[in-house]
Amino acid sequence: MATFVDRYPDEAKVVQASFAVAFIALGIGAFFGLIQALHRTNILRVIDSVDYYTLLTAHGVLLALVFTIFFLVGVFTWAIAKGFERPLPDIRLTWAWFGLMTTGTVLTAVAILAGLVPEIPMSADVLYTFYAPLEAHPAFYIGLAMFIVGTWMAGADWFLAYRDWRGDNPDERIPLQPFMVLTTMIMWYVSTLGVAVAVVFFLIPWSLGLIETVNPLLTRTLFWYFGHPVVYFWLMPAYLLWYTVLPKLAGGRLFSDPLARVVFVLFVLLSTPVGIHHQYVDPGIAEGFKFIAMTNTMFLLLPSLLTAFTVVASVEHGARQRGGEGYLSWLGALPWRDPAFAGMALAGLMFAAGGFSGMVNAGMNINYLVHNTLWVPGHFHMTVGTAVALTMMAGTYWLLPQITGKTVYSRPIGLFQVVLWFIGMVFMSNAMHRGGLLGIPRRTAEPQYQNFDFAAAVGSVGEIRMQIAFGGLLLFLSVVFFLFNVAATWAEDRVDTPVDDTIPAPLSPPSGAPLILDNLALWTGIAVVLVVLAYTLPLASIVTDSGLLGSSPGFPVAISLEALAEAAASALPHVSLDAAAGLRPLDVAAEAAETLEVSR
Ligand code: HEM
Ligand SMILES: [Cu+2]
Repeated sequence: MATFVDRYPDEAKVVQASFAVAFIALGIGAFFGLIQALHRTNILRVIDSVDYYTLLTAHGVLLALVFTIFFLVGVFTWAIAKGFERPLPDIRLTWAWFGLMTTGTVLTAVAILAGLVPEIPMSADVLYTFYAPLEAHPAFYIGLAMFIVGTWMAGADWFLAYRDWRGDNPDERIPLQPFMVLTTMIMWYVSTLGVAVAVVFFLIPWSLGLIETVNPLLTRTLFWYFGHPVVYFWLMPAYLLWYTVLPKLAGGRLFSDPLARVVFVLFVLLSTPVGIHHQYVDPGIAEGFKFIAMTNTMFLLLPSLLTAFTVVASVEHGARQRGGEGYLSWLGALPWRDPAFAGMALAGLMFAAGGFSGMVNAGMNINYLVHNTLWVPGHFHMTVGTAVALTMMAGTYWLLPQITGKTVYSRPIGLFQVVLWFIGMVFMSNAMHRGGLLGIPRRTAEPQYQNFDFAAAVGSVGEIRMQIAFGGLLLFLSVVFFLFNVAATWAEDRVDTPVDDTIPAPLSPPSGAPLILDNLALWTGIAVVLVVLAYTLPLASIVTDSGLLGSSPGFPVAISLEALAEAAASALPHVSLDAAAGLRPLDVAAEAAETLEVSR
C-alpha cells in the first residue's frame, strides 16, 4: 500500500520541512547544552562566563520552543491528513504558517546569537522565560510573536480540515488522532492568549521605546499563564504517539479509545488555571491564589495516571499477542530492538520519574526547598528533555520513512542512540536533582560561589559535577548519532513500502465513548470559565497594586566587558585598565569585590 508521501505529497513536504527545522534546532541546542554542562561544572571552559546567558537563552529557546513545536506541527499535519484521510484544504495556507514560524524563529535566533558578537549592537540574553525588566532587542519579541501567530494559523488550517471532513461525515466520531490535535489546539489558543498580550501590548512597545516602563509581575504572570500549558503542548504530540503508535509497535492495539479522549479533554480543562504554581515565591500574589493553583495542579495527576494505565495496558496487550506471559515476564516479549519502540518506552519510563520530581515542584511548601536550584533543570530534562524529546527522536524512526518514502538508514544506530540518551539523562538529571537538594543554583555559569561549601550528604559535589558533565556528553553524542542517521535516511533511495504504517483499531472502540466527549465547543467554554475564575482576581490585584504599565524601566542584559573592567580598575587602583581587560571579567569583579570588602 502506498505510504503517506505517495498519498499526500504536498503535506509530506511540509512535514519534512518542519522536521528539518526541528532537527537543526536540536543540533545547535544540544551543542550549547554540552558547552553549558562542561562550563558550569568547570570541566572545560570554551566560552567566557559572560556569554553563558547567550548560550543558555539559545539552548532554552531552540530546544524547548523551536525543536519541540516544529516537530509538533509536523506530526500534527501528518495526523490530520492521515486521520481525516484527505489533503489539507489549501496547501498555500499550510506553507504560509510554516513560513511565518520559520521567519519568526530566524529573527529570534539572530537576536539571541548576535549577543556573541560584540560588534553587533543586539542582544537578547533574557532566557527563554524572558522576564521583564530584563530587556531584549525588539527583534527577539517580534520573532516570538510571529512564531506564535504561525502556530495559530496552523491550528486554523487543521480546524478547516476538520470542517471539510465534518461536512462529508456529519454523523461520524472524530477520528482519534485528529481529535487529539484539535483538543490540543484549543488548549493552545486559550493559553497563548496570555503570552500574546504580554508580548504585543507590553514587551514589544517597551523594547521599542514606545512606552517607558512595564509591570514585571504582570508580564511574568501572563508568561506563566502560558508557561504551564506550554508543557502540555510539548507533551501532547508525545501522548499522541504513545496512545496511537506505541501499542501498534508493541504488536497490539490501544486499550481504550474513550479513555484517551477523556485524557485530552481533561488537559483542555485543567492545564491553564494552574500557571501560578510557577510563582510560589513571587511577592505580590496572595498566598490563597497560590494555594488554588496548587490544588488545580494536583488534579492534573489524574490524566497523567490515566495515561500511564492506558498506555501500559495497551503495551502489555501487545506483548501478550507476541506470546508474552506472566506478571512481568511479558516485558521480555516486547520488540526492544526496534528503536522507535525502545525509545518511546524508555521515554515513558523516564516520564514517570519526572512526574515524581514534578510533584515536589508542585507542592507549595517543598517547592521552597528546590526553587531555582539545579533540581528544576533536573526535573524538566526528564520531562520535556526526555519524555518529549526522546519520544520525538524515536517517533522519527517510524515517521520519517512515511514522509520521505525511504527506509531508516540504520536501526542499530537508532537503538544505540535512544539508549545512549536514556543513560546520559540518568546521569545528568539524577545529579542535577541531587545538586539542587544541596542548594546548587540553576542558571549560573559560576555555581561554585567562591568560599561557599555545598556540603553533600551522600557523595560529593565533585562527583555530582562529573556526572552532569559525563551525562551531558553522552546526550550530545546521542544527538550526533541521531542527526547522522536522519541525514543518511534522507539520502537513501525511495522504496515502495518503507514501513508498515497502519494503525489497528482500539480494543475498546470510539463507539463506546459518550458523544459529549466530541463536543469541542462545550469543553472550550468550560476551559474559558475555569481560566476566568483562576486568573481574574490575581490579575486585578496585580494591576491595582502597581498599574498596568508598572514602573520598571528596561535593563538590557548585554554585559559590557569594558564597563566591568572600568569598574574593576577604579576599585583596584593598582590594576590598569589594560591589565583588567586581559583578565577574565568575573575574576576581576571578584577581586574588586574582595578589595572593597577589605577596605571597608
Ligand atoms: C544534549 C543534551 C542536553 C544537555 C547537555 C543539556 C544541558 C543543560 C544544562 C547543563 C542546563 C542548565 C544550565 C543552568 O541552569 O545553568 C540546561 C538548561 C535547560 N535545558 Fe538542557 N540540555 C540538553 C537537552 C535539552 C533538551 C532536549 C531540552 C528540551 C527539549 C532542554 C531544555 C532546557 C531548558 C528549557 C533549560 C533551561 C534554560 C533556562 O534556565 O533558561 N535541554 N540544559
Ligand atoms: Cu507548571
